[in-house]
Amino acid sequence: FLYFTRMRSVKKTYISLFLTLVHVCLVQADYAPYFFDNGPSSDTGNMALFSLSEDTPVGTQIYILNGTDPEQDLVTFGLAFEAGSKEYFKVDPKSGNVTLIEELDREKEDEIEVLVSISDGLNKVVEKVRVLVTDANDESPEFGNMSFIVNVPEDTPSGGSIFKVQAVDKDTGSGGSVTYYLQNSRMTKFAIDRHSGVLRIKPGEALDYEKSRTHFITVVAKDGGGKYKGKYQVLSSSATVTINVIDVQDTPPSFVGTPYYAYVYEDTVLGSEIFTVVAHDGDRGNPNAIHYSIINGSDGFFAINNTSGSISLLDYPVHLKKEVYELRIQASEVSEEGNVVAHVTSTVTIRVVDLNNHPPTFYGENGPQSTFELTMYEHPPEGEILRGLKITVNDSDQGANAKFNLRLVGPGRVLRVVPQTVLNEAQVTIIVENSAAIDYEKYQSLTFKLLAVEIDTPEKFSSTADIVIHLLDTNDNIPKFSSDYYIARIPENSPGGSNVVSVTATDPDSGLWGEVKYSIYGTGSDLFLIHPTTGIIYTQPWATLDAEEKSKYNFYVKAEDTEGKYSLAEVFVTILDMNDHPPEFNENFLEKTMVIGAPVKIEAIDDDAEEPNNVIEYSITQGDPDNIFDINTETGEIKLKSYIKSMDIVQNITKQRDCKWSVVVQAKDRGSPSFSTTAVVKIDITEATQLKGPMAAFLMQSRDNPMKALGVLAGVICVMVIVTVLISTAMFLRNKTSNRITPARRIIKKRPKKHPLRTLHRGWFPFGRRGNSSERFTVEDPGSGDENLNSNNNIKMPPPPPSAPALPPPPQYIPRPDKKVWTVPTVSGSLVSTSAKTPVSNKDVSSALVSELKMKLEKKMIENSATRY
Ligand SMILES: *[C@@H]1O[C@H](CO)[C@@H](O)[C@H](O)[C@H]1NC(C)=O
Ligand SMILES: *[C@@H]1O[C@H](CO)[C@@H](O)[C@H](O)[C@H]1NC(C)=O
Ligand SMILES: *[C@@H]1O[C@H](CO)[C@@H](O)[C@H](O)[C@H]1NC(C)=O
Ligand SMILES: *[C@@H]1O[C@H](CO)[C@@H](O)[C@H](O)[C@H]1NC(C)=O
Ligand SMILES: *[C@@H]1O[C@H](CO)[C@@H](O)[C@H](O)[C@H]1NC(C)=O
Ligand SMILES: *[C@@H]1O[C@H](CO)[C@@H](O)[C@H](O)[C@H]1NC(C)=O
Ligand SMILES: CC(=O)N[C@H]1CO[C@H](CO)[C@@H](O)[C@@H]1O
Ligand SMILES: CC(=O)N[C@H]1CO[C@H](CO)[C@@H](O)[C@@H]1O
Repeated sequence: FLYFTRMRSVKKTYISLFLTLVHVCLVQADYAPYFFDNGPSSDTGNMALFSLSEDTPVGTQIYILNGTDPEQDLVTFGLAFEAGSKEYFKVDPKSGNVTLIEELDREKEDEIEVLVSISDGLNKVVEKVRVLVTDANDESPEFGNMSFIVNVPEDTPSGGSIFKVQAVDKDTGSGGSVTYYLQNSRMTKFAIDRHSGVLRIKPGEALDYEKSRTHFITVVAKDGGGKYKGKYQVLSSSATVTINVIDVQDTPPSFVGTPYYAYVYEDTVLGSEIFTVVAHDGDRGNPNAIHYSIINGSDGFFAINNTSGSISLLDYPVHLKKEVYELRIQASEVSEEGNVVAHVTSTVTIRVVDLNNHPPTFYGENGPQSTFELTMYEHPPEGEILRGLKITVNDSDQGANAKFNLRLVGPGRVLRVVPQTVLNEAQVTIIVENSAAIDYEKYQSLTFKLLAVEIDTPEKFSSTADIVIHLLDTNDNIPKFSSDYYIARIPENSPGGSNVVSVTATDPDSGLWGEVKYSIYGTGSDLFLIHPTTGIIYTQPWATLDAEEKSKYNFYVKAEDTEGKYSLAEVFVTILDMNDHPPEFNENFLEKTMVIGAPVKIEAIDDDAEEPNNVIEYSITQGDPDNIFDINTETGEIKLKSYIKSMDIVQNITKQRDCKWSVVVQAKDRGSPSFSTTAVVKIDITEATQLKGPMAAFLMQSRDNPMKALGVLAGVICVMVIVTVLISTAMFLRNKTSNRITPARRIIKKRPKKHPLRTLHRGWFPFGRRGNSSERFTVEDPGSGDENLNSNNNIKMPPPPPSAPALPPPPQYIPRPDKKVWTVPTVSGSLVSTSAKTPVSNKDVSSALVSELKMKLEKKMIENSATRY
């Protein structure tokens, strides 16, 4: 059947072909095929109102054309497109299957016009249908071809909108809707409206050109999402917006490089630039012009260029009086309209630098001067200003360059200069510091160098001036003796007018003030005269000097200048003893009885004052009948020669046996020339037996043993002393009980008598209370009173009014009270020979003390001489 039907269909085809050809060739004798219309939602039919998603892949079978032929002829299908348009589909002619052969894009063509045809071989029916292309989310949002550079003034208020971004998504529906976001939205100062795309400054944020001039923000545009090739997808795109912050006038200008220091040198040229200040507008984005000016402080010496800011000098540097100028300068911002918008001030410190090119210079009254002279009297008071010197000193430099020291070079510490340190200029004052050194007698003119030396400069410029001071003399010196005392010796018996000594005093003053006149004063001066100009001291014409009468004189000599200024010296004159007295025996004829073994003594006295003129040598010149005697040449003791031990020998010598001798003794002094005297001594020699008693025996014994004799003698003296002590003690006790004046009291009473002596000595020793030692000294050695006077003179005190110096108290002779005690005849007071003559007329206040001490002295001497035997 199948075969049959095929055969039939083949037959039919042939038949229909045939019929069609007939139909065509002959006339239309056939019905036209037609499409089934299965509605828009069907995928079979004539493709009318067929819609297709744009994301349909190529090659997909999308539709089946479906039609039929009334004659039931086989139909074939065809697809055609308008000329020039793209062919998206192809169709299988038999089955009518339509396949997509070209990519669809709704955004380019959302409707495809297709000519579909159906044919039964004879008739062909063509229909024009539109295939709708439906959307898929295949497009991302697109930011328009726009500039994303925005200029925003920095003073835009926060929250203000600054820009609007817009992105377009060509899709439809959700896939075509766009929302906006900012990347890193938290980090920026900006915010965007999701829907409108309006960009704003976040509330609370502000732009600052000075901090950040550009901001970059990334805006993301997102679509609402949609299907694409079966999947849901959201597309987005981003764009970067550059926000330029535009500067606005909100910052004043500022000076660059402050603080400013400038210098003007002494050789800076007039009008030259000394410094340039620079100020910038704080608003760098849109700077205004800066206009410079000086507010104050220039004193008219400086100017500033109002555009360049350079400061120039308007005057010569010499005229700049100040060392430092503080210029207040102002920089003003001038807007384009010419208004001053803002200004700032600063200070330029201009230091005038002095080139140290002037040394200090001394000026007198008439300009620079290097020698200053002054005439004045010597010894001006200390502290006096030498007003005659009018000196100024100045240094025309400035500041440290004009600082210098003043020094006075010359004899040290005589004058002082004030001030010692000078700045610029000073009046120089010279002050007397040491009056004594300004002495006409030492220098008739003084020369000093006044020195000015810069202190702090490397050059140390200096200058000097001579100061010459001519001195005038004043009577400032008193005559001065060559010595404080003069000692002279003159022999006694010198004729009147003999020169004694020559004194000299000098007064260095000039003229009459230096002339010296001499005179002498004092009780000791009676015998002397002085030549008023030569200073020679000589004796009065009538004077006779006798050493035996007074051997020491002292007095003052005075040297006086014409103004009455004087000084004193002391003169000590010693009269030298001459041998002008021969020795004399007490009697010319002497009779002595000599016990054998014991000596006899004879004595002669020489009245001369001094040794050797009064020293006597004894000798025996002749003995009759024979010289059997020896004589002690010093003491005059006559002894028998040692071999004569008994009367027998004596009698053997004298034939007459009467034992009477006549001996001639010579006494000769040692003066030169020497004088001698002789005396005849009759000596009667007797036997020792004539003497009776223990003393004689003792003496006889002691001839052989002198030491024993001395011991016995000492014992006797001791016993006597003890007895004396006992007796006086007994006397004392008796007096005490009877309330009478005791010896002790008497001693106390005597004391006031000493006072005159003490006060006297105090007068002689104005500087020292020597007390007892000096008193004792005076008494013990009266001759040394002269020396005390000297010491008085040595003390540099105004001398006491001239008066005769008191002579030292003469040594006093107190007769030995106990002479009779001595039984030994050889003991004699030979010391008394000269002093016995001195009158005991000394009514000196010290006599009591003197005599007391004298007695002690005598006693001591006696004891000494006693021990010698
Ligand atoms: C868009 O961009 C192109 C190329 O960048 C440019 O030639 C054109 O002028 C731009 N159009 C607009 C409207 O900006
Ligand atoms: C300069 O101006 C300042 C501020 O006004 C003021 O204090 C100062 O005294 C002035 N100086 C002179 C020299 O005028
Ligand atoms: C600046 O100085 C010049 C010359 O001194 C003057 O002509 C000009 O007016 C000045 N400008 C201002 C803004 O003062
Ligand atoms: C100020 O300085 C400018 C720039 O140096 C110069 O051209 C001008 O002449 C100066 N003005 C005066 C008044 O000197
Ligand atoms: C220095 O002194 C001289 C004379 O007195 C005077 O002419 C001159 O002006 C002074 N110089 C100074 C810097 O004072
Ligand atoms: C006395 O002298 C005689 C004769 O000259 C002599 O012989 C005699 O010894 C002497 N007598 C004595 C005691 O010396
Ligand atoms: C192949 C195909 O789908 N043919 C269909 C064509 O249209 C008729 C009428 O609606 C249908 O009956 C066929 O099945
Ligand atoms: C020639 C051809 O491809 N025909 C096909 C047309 O579509 C139908 C239904 O999908 C298929 O069955 C045919 O084979």
